[in-house]
Amino acid sequence: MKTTLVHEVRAVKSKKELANLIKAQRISEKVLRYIVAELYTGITEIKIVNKIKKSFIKYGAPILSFPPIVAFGKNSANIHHEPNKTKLKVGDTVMFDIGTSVNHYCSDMTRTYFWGKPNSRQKKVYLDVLKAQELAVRKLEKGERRAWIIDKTARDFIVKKYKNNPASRRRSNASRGGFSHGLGHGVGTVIHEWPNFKPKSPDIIPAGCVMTVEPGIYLKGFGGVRIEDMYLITKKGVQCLTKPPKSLKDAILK
Ligand SMILES: [Mn+2]
Repeated sequence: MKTTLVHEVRAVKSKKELANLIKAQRISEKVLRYIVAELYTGITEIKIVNKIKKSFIKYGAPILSFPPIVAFGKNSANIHHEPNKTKLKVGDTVMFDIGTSVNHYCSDMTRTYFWGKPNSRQKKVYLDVLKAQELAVRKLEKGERRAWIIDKTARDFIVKKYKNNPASRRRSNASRGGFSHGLGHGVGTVIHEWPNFKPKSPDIIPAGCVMTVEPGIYLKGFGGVRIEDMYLITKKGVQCLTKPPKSLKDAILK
């Protein structure tokens, strides 16, 4: 017999744990649908956050896995943005990153929308994020389980396209292209748990764990796009646990 570590055991979810996590996600999806319908030109980020919180209470999941992120326009370029009195304008990018918990099991989801017809740059950035996510997920589907390779697959695609964009310059090489965070993380009783999709991650992703895949492109002074879904890692592939549609067409709200 060999020893193991608690984070490795915790990563692999039982049916019951998974059911709680999925329930939390379904509630987030209801909240997302409601909140998208509540948008109007001139509403502030803070008002939307308050509506999100009320809505989670209404749907019976008041213990959030993290404070909701709502970012309009340029604010979406800041991954640490704290919602404020910024008002929604036509042409804005709108980013929601929300999650709640059911019986201590967390959910995590990001959707990015456009309030009005997006310009060509907004469209391009959106499609590039979607493509980066697709490439990483395809690797998982094919059975790749080395976390750093999954991260690299999405990151290389983004960095190649955006490394010369002055708005995306960062100090470290890996965050060039304005992709300044890991591609994803395990989700469970805490919102960020082992394992991690990161450039130098030594982690091997076990079957039975739930991972986010959340590439993003953040251009200072312009805005950002992040798309985040949760995936159950299975023996041979993956199963997407996040339902809201995410094609470019679905992302255009007005
Ligand atoms: Mn996340």
